[in-house]
Amino acid sequence: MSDKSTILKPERKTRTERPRLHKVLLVNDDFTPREFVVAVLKAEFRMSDDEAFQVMLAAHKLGLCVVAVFPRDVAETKAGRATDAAKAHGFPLRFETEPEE
Ligand code: TYC
Repeated sequence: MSDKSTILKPERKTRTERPRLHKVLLVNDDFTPREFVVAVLKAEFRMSDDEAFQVMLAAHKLGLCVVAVFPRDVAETKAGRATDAAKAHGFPLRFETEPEE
């Protein structure tokens, strides 16, 4: 009689991978007023005045700045809401998302 356990393949290692987080990026432009960028960062990303100002300034100087890191759906929702708020005021301000390495 055959012993079934001897013909079974060894179990695969099942490693549960954590879902990748996504960065929200603030993109510089030449038109959106600095104060408006700061106001959006405070409202949508719950930043203090000082934090929001530093992030705005970094994007202004470097072209881009990471605002925060979230699970994908949260990052996309926040970036979308912030970009829509700017659009509603006639500004081209953009927030983008990308997966973290
Ligand atoms: N560059 C803009 C200005 O000089 C301000 C600004 C900063 C706009 C950061 C977008 O992501 C931005 N009015």
